[in-house]
Amino acid sequence: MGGMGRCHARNLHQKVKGAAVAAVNDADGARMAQVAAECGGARIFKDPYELIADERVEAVLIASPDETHAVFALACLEHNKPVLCEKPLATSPEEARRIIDVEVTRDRRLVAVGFMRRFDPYHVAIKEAAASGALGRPILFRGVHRNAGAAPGLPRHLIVTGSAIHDIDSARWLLQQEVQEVFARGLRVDLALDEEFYDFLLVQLSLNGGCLGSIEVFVSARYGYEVTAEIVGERGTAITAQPNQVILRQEHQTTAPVHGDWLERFQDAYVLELEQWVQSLRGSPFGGAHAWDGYLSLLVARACIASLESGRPEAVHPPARPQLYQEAL
Ligand code: ISE
Repeated sequence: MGGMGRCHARNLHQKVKGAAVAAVNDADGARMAQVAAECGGARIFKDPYELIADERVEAVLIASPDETHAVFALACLEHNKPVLCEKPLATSPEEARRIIDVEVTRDRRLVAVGFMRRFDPYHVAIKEAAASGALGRPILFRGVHRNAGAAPGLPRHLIVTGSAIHDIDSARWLLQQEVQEVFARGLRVDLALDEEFYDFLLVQLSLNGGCLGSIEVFVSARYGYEVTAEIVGERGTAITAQPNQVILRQEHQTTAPVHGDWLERFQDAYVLELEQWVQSLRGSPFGGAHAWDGYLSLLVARACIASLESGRPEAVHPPARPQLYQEAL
């Protein structure tokens, strides 16, 4: 469950009408007990598969380590349970494809993916500005994504699969186009990190509707956490502002605070995402990302990793979209 799972559990318990945290599982027993207590005495399951199978559990939120996402999502599908799975949906596109295949065979979408920026009011506002035609034809998606710091011992390409995957989803979703080629470059800025680790990433994208994209991710930026998305159009641009800022002018200086991490920055988005997901369990539409988006983002992430390795642009070959996901992007 980790910090992300705890945040979701708290939000579900405290902020989302119509939701109750029925059960929790975490590899860390102390944290599991603490979260269960915080959530009004939720049941504790030492075995995640038992939790998934339990008939009192109506839907499952997966916020476990990345390498377990796909197996847990598949287990939920076996029990016909709706899932909200944190990103990445899987650790490879092949694993994600297995989820797609099960959903397509059953002709039912049960898996949502936690690309919470799709619920961030600032991201929604720039998407609406572009969709209204006010910017003219869109030309470029520009994403800037900073984390305060990374720790040694992390997987070599985590900057792609754990961080840039959000910006990949933003580019697809904001422009409503698929990525068809990527060119990625990486650096290690913080020399205390593993030699093979990239903590700085620059990706150029080209998309199938003629747009270009640029994604900059820096996960040891030190000063704080920041995400900016911009759509450049032929007649104007729309850029997300940093929310909840107070600008202070004092002693010949102007200062503004910066968020510490994504839990702070995207708290409203997490709650809005959960609210809509919970309502979707009662039949309303879910406007967030589906398994298809999880799968496509992993195909683009795979191409970014290939490009980092080859030093060349790499093509992405998005497969034909099954009928089940026709309106998803
Ligand atoms: C983290 O795991 C997240 O999902 C955040 O949203 C992202 O901004 C950050 O870079 C990741 O490390």
